[in-house]
Amino acid sequence: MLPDPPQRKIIHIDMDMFYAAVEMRDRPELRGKPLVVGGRPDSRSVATTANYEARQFGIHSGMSCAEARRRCPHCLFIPPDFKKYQQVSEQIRHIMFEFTDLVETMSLDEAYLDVTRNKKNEPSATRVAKEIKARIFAATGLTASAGVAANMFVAKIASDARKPDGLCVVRPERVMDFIRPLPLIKVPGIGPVTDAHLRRLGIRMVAELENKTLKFLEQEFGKFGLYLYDIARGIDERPVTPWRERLSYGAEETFARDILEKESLLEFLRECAQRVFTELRGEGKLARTVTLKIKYFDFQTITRRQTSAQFLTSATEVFRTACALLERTEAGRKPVRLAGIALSGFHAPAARSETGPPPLFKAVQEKNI
Ligand code: TTP
Ligand code: MG
Repeated sequence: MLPDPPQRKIIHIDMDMFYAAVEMRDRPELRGKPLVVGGRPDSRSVATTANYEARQFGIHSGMSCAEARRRCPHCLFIPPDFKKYQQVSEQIRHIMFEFTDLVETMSLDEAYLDVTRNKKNEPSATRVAKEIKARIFAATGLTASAGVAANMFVAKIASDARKPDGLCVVRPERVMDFIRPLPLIKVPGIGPVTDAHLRRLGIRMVAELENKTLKFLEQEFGKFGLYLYDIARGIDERPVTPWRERLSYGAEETFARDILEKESLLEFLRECAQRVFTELRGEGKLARTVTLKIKYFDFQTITRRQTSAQFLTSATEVFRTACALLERTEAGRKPVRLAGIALSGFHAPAARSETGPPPLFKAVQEKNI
């Protein structure tokens, strides 16, 4: 039997109505009024964010500004200032690195931190989260919400549970009570398409997922089935992975103009895959994990990664994986400013690998139940 790994302490930080909060901070006359950061309501633009006053009218990110105005005719529309949001984001990241180097940034306003061991030698993750929130507020005048848990997906859901200015701690023994009643759309990684598929199977809440077998979920969802099987049990062994680490064999490029056509992106990714694979092989290394990084026109940065059971043996394989990962982004619908590929996972799979037990191990566990 393998010894249990030590209990991890993960914090997820997410800024409250980020772009709108920055604008309200800098322009006090906007405070207390419904506000959307986005283009003019008579253009085809969409709301990047809505403050809480605007959300009361049913306005949310992604909605067209024209629709937002229909729902709230006196709503204010402010053009986004991405440079400013990026500067604030940098300030926040700096604060996080005072506590740990294990910071995985998901977008301008969102990051995971592994504070199991931290630079302050603070054993309480709750106290670390409180301190980070206080430091962010002191430095930027903005509020953040924090979730504290033993893994990434529970921490992420927790950070959303007490917004705004929230702090939600989910202790390991409380995880199942916390997640069972949740609608599946609240689970990170489950988007509208997967949610619709689950609903067709009569599965709406985490609780209803729990009694499905791994075999059934893999039949329906392929590799993603294992993730679903795990989250239904409160399990998520993904490590918090700083992008910097992954970049050791990576290439990325900011384009001269934002790219909307998927074809052009694929062309770039083919080249990029060739470049990183050649570099990796040049140093006599092998990798199993492909990470795709995308920065959209609005500076929102996301990463998607996939780890294969076997080492990747060709640039074509890297490219194919990157293509599959691109399908899990909004490329083609949102203009892309930067794209990149990184290779990592330089070790052969172990019984408990960095991405959790490989499917084979899980299948054996399943049979034994
Ligand atoms: P979110 O954290 O999803 O939203 P939020 O910070 O505005 O509000 P909440 O308090 O619920 O966290 O996104 C962060 C920022 O990213 C948001 O302020 C604007 C930008 N954004 C977009 O540009 N387009 C989008 O579709 C979304 C969801 C966010
Ligand atoms: Mg936010």
